[in-house]
Amino acid sequence: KKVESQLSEAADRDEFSLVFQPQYQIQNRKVIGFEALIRWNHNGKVVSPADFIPVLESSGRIIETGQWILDQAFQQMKEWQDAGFDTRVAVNISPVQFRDPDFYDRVVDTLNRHGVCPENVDLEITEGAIISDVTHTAATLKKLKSVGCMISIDDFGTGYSSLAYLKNFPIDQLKIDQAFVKDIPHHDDGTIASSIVVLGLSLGMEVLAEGVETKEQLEFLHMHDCEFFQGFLGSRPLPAKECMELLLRQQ
Ligand code: G
Ligand code: G
Ligand code: MN
Ligand code: NA
Repeated sequence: KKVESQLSEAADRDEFSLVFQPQYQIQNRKVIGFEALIRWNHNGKVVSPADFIPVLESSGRIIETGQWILDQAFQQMKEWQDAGFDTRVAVNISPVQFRDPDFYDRVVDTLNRHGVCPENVDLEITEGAIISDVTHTAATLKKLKSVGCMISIDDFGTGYSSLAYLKNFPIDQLKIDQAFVKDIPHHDDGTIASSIVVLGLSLGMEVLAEGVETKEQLEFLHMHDCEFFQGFLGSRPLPAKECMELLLRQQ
């Protein structure tokens, strides 16, 4: 069977799940939030979202799967919120999902239904979502900001957009792509990562480095004023239950 028809049954068969990767404040190694990442458990194997998200995007099915992701992530967030944890949850938004004319209404509806604190909702969009329709993007981001959501640019520095949008759109955080973190402190990677930190900070944004795997990378980022990180050095993506244990341990 084709992947596309297998995917169409995945939701009904409960084959999708979310894992959560901790995000840390570099200075004190405190967990400040989690990025929700989808997994597809298919025929006993875990299929990477890198392989099936594009399929969902081209069939348009990403709209409903994206809605499922928002629901699951907010439901989890509500649980942590009710347990007394003021924890941020980042959700990846596909460019196709972002361009859906109903996207803003869907987000607000999902926020309301779950009763989560919008200030702790971090919507990760990519530069690819931004370039397609600047007017629509600006209006959507402004509305999302006005209800309190936080906006992050995922994979920053890997897209084809101009930097002009950084000045005109209400962006709260830049996520340095792991490609620029990988070879720190060698080659030019350190230079690019530290330049992104300077750029973000001077525009009043938060900066988070992704894909941090070594102590040397973390020390370099800390020395260059990067405030947050995510990566295997901190933790792999975890099932929700283990996130709760992590939160309880650091209380
Ligand atoms: O989690 P992993 O490293 O396997 O993710 C691979 C790619 O899939 C990354 O680009 C990531 O942003 C994307 N991805 C993971 N989870 C989601 C999700 O819930 N929604 C969307 N749109 N993309 C996701
Ligand atoms: O595109 P996005 O940034 O959403 O992708 C996140 C992906 O990166 C997730 O699939 C996650 O599993 C992966 N990831 C997270 N931390 C690390 C890391 O330290 N090293 C590597 N190689 N991948 C990571
Ligand atoms: Mn992401
Ligand atoms: Na990224």
